Amino acid sequence: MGKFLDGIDRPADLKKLTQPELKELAAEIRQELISVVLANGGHLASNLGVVELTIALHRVFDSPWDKIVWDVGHQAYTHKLLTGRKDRFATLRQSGGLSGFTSRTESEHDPFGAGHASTSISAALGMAVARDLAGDDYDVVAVIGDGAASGGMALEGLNQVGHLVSRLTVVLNDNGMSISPTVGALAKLLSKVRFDDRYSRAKEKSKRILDRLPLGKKVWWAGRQVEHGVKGLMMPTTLWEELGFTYMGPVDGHNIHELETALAQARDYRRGPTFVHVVTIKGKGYLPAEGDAVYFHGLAAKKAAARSVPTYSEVFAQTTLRLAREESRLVAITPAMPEGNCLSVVAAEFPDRVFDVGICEQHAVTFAAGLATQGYIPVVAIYSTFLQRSFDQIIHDVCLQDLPVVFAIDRGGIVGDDGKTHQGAFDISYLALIPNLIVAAPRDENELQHLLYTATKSEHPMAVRYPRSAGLGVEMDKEFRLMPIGKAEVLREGDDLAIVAIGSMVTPAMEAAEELSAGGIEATVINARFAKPLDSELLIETASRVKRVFTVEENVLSGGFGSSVAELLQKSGVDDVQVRSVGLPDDFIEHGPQAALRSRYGLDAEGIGRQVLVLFPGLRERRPSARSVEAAY
Ligand SMILES: Cc1ncc(C[n+]2csc(CCOP(=O)(O)OP(=O)(O)O)c2C)c(N)n1
Repeated sequence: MGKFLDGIDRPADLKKLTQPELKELAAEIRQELISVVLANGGHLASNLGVVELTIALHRVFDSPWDKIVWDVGHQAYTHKLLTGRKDRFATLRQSGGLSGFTSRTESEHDPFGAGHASTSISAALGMAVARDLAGDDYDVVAVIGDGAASGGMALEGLNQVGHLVSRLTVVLNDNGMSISPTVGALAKLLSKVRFDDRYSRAKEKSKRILDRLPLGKKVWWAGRQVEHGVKGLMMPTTLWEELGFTYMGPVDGHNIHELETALAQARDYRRGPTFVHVVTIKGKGYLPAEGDAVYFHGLAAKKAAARSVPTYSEVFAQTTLRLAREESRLVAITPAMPEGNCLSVVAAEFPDRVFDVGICEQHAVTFAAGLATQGYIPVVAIYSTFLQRSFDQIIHDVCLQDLPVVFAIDRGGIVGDDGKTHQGAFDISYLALIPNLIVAAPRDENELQHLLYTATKSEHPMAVRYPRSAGLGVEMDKEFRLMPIGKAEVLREGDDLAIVAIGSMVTPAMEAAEELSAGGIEATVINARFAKPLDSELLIETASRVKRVFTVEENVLSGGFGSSVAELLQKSGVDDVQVRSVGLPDDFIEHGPQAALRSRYGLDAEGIGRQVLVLFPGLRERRPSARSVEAAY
C-alpha cells in the first residue's frame, strides 16, 4: 500500500510521523482510494477532499475514546484506512466486505453509523450531553459537509448546541459542493467567506500572530477574537458566533499543520462549542475528480458491458421534460439529487421550474404542498430511502389536505452497493397506509411514463415508485395514456394459482410462470400496477376462482403489498383461499450486487418459481411433473 500507510494500524501510529512524512502518507492514501474506488465504485471525490483533514483529526483527537462522528459517512474511507481497516479496504462495498459508510458494527472507531445526511450534529450533541451527565471527559467532534449542513436536522442540532452551550466541536468541511454545487442562502454565506480576500488577509495575519504564541495563549487569543467580535465585524462569520459557537477558520483543509493547529485550539477550548471551518477541494489530488467533482462524487462499480437501454431515472426525466413542455403549471423539486434522478435535464430547459432545495426532503414535500394549494402541479423526485425523512410531511401536509402532489420515487427496492442505509425497502409499506394517497409501481419504463402522466392529471396525491436500474428495453408508446386508477392487468391466465406481482417483480413473475407451465402448473399472472387502491374486483374474482394467491414485491413483507392483498381477501370474506407472499424480510439488507441480493431473497424468476412450489406443497402433489421443476431449481 505504501511505506507509511503500511505502518498505520491504529490512529496512534500517526503521531510518530513528521509533517513531511504525513504528506507522503496523504499521497499513499490517495493512491489507495483511487485504485479501490475506481474498481469497486464509491464516493471518490468526497474522500479525496478530506485526506488531510482525517489525518489531522486522528492526530489531534484520540479515537475511539474521543468520538469522531462523520456526517453521511460517505467520506470516511481515509478514516477506515487509519483505524485498523486498511487490510480489508479492497473489500469496500463488496458482499461481506466493508460498508461504504460508517457503521457501529464495523468498528469501535465509528461511534455513529450513517448513510443519510445531516445527522452528525444531533448525534454528537447526544454523546456530549451523555458525557456531561456521566461526568466523563472525552471530546466529541461532528464532521459535516456544507451540503449536509443545509439539511434541517443539522440546523436543528446547531440550535440546541448553542442553547445548551455543550462542549463539542463541529468541523465544517466546506468544498462548495453537495453532489452538485451546494444551494441555498447558507451556501452563499459560506462562499462569501471562502472567496473574500479580506478574510484571507486577516487569516494570514492571525496565523502569523498565532504561530508566535505558546499553546495556552493561542486558546486565549481565539477566545479574545470572539469576545471582541473582530471577525464578525469584517466577515459574515457572526452567524456561528451568534449561535453560540467559537468560530475558527477558515482553515486550509489541505495543510495538515494548519488543520492540527485549529483542531487543537478547538479541543482545548473548554468553555463551549467550537466551529472549525475547513475549506477543502472536492476531488483533491486526482485531476479528473477535481475537474468534475459531480461525476466523481459517487461512482458505480466497473461494469463489463456498456448500457444502451435508458434507466428508469432517465425515462422519468424525459417524461417530466415532455410534460413540462405541455403543461406550464408543472414544476419539479429535488432535494440535492438533480444528477441522480436526472432532473438536471429538465432544469437545463426550465431553470425556473426545477427547484433543488438542498438535502431537505421534509421541506421539499411541504414546499410541494404549498405549490399545489395554488394550482401548480409539483413533481417531487426523491429516492425511496430519503423519502422516509418526509413521512409526516406526506401525511400531514399533503395527504390530509388531499393535495395533488406527484411523488416520483426513485430507487424503490434493492439498490445494491450502498447497502443497509440506502435500500428502498419500505416505501410501499409506509405509503400504502396513508389515506388519499395513490401508490403505483410500473412493470417497465413504458408504464412508468404513463403512470407519471396519470399522476400529473390526478386530483389526489399519487406516488410512482420505480427501481434503480436500466429499463427493460421495451418499446415506448408515442402518446401518453391515462391509466385507470386502481386497475390491474392480467398478463396470463391459468387455473392453478394467481401470481400477483407489482413493479419490478412483474417480469420475473411472468418468467417464473412460463417455467412452471413447463412443469404442468398453470398460473394466472397479474400486474397489480397499484399498491393502493388495489383492484379489488379482479383480485377477489381471481382468488375465488384459483384459490391460491401468491404475491411478489421488492419491498418488506411487513405492511407491504402482499399484506394489503391478504387483508383485502380477508375483509371480503373470501375464506377458502391460501395467500402466500414473498418480498424482503424484516431485516436491514446488506450491501452487494443487486442481482445477487435479489437472488438471495428469492426475488428473481428462479426464486419465485421455487417459492411457489415450496409455499404451495399441494401443487406438487397434484401435478407430478412439477416435481421435476422443483428438482431443476
Ligand atoms: C437525507 C439524505 N439525502 C440525500 C443524500 C444523498 N447524498 C449523499 S452525499 C450528498 C452530498 C453531501 O454533500 P456534503 O455534505 O457537502 O459532502 P461532500 O460529498 O461534498 O464532501 C448527498 C446529497 C443522503 N445521503 N441523505
